[in-house]
Amino acid sequence: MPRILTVGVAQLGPIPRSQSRPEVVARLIAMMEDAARMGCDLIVYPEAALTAFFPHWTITDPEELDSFFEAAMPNNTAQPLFNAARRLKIGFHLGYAELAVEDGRKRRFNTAILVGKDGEIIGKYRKIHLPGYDAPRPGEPFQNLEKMYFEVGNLGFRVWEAFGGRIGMMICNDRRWPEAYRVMGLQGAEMMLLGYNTPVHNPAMPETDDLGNFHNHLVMQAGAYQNGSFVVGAAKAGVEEGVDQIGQSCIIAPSGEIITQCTTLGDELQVARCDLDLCNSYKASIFNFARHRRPEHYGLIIERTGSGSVLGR
Ligand code: ING
Repeated sequence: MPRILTVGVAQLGPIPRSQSRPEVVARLIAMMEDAARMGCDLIVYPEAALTAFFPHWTITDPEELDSFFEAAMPNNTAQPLFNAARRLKIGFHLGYAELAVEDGRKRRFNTAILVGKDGEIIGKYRKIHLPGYDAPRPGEPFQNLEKMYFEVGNLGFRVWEAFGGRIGMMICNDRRWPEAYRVMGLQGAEMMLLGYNTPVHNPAMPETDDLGNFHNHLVMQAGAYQNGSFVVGAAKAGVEEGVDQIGQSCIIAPSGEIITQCTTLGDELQVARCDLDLCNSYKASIFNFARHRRPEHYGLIIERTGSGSVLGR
């Protein structure tokens, strides 16, 4: 009996700062209802799916900053989404800014949750690879202040038994680092879910601006193939508060092939029937870690090439 998981990738267009959370949640529920009509078991929303991506601008007032965070999940504004999930019997992935009190102090994380068809939270991930800077950079067209607004995630990369398979999560910049996929690949991940807010223009590397879409798919397709896993990437796309963000949300097979992708820069749902058993042959043959992967020898190779400095870095 094939383990078919029907997944909807729910790309979001811009969320204006002026748009209230109830208005945003209404957009999310509309897409969830479409996904349910199309037979989805799971819908994947982007990173920071409840608000505009506020790390793109400088916020100095702590109260204003806190206004972009969720102090509980679910909470009053998100509860209708959880209720819809229960009513429609569809699970979801949601990215949001998390305000937590841990070890007796306020802590802020860029967070994602996996929620089951019963509307209950299965797992949580907090973003580890925070790009950008911890202080505003004067003169730039927009900021990336994730290092200023968020702490590095403290939950690691985990995989949960859910939806008939092994599901993992990462967030945005994590997808550019092979370790994120490999740590979940070593746990047998069969589907990795992620959301992203990726500007077309990278002030730190403008020479790559025309490669944004290419690099976006490159890293997810490679991560999928090299770990024998599906990857689902959901964008917050379009011009949001003056920042032009890429779209091309997609669902990628363990072969590395793109099964489906979005072609607009707005709210767009694309659906794929994912046979999780397609992961098996990749994990059992070409990427059988136990048989072929030799981390104990990697250092030896680096030393032989005289690039000892790499070891020390
Ligand atoms: N955003 C971006 C990302 O990794 C970035 C940061 C922008 C990297 C442009 C490279 C080019 O997709 C987040 N939120 O991590």
